[in-house]
Amino acid sequence: MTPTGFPAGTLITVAPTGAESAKADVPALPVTVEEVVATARDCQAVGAAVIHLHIRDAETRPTLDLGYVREVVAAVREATDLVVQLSTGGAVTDPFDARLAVLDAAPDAASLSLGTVNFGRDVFSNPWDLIVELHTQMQQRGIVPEYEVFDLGHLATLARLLDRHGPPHGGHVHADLVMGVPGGMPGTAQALTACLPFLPAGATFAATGVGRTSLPVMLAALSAGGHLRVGMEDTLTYAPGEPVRDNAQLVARAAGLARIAQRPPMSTSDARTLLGISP
Ligand code: KMH
Ligand code: ZN
Repeated sequence: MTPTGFPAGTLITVAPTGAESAKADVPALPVTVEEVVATARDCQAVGAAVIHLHIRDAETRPTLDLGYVREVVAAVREATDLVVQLSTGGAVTDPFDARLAVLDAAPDAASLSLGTVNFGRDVFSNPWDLIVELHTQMQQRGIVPEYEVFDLGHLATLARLLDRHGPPHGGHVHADLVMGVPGGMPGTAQALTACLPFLPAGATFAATGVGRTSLPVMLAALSAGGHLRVGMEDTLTYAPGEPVRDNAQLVARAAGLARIAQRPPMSTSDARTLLGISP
């Protein structure tokens, strides 16, 4: 902690791929095992400590097939020290049982979305029973959840979840405010500030601004003592008219801003300590 009460370092998560963009439209998107491993290495080198993974199949389509998932988890672990966080959100079309089965790949951590939200023209469905099942299975399997918050009401759901079903594995609550999704809360400093009083006591938070909200959300998160998530899952334009070159470019910018805020990027071992993940 700093004298301001803020965490001394900034946890930077990279979300390199996502499930929404097509490789054909975004050639720089890492989709093969080799591309994901190279991205993971490059991003750790410039300040990432956690990688949030969505997996693609041999045709570059999003997949929750455990063969592909396990292969990427093993390859990233072999090549880096990053905390491996698998998405249980998948794509909007993925069935709940396949999203739950991702936990069989035994990641260090996994995302856990806290409510249903319009997702552009689609619906990202996260009913209460699925939320409870993910939370409970992660407790039983020793996987640390990152609670994904797309709207203010999702923080009320988090309070209810913890109250009824107990703390997550590792005991620490970490939430990611996913802002600027068309259908969710806007990616503004005001919306971020509005969320803060509703975080559980002792929780930490990161924030992610989708698309053009990336920079304002990053700056607001840093100034509020939060952590950062960046990557091509969320942002494909570095500046107006300038496509993102690669994920490391986004992580390097986040790390630079974190240093300016005098909360430099956390090491992977500090990230594990913060999140309650055993080394
Ligand atoms: N792809 C989105 C529908 C997560 O990874 O947990 C959901 C998502 C959230 O990306
Ligand atoms: Zn995701």
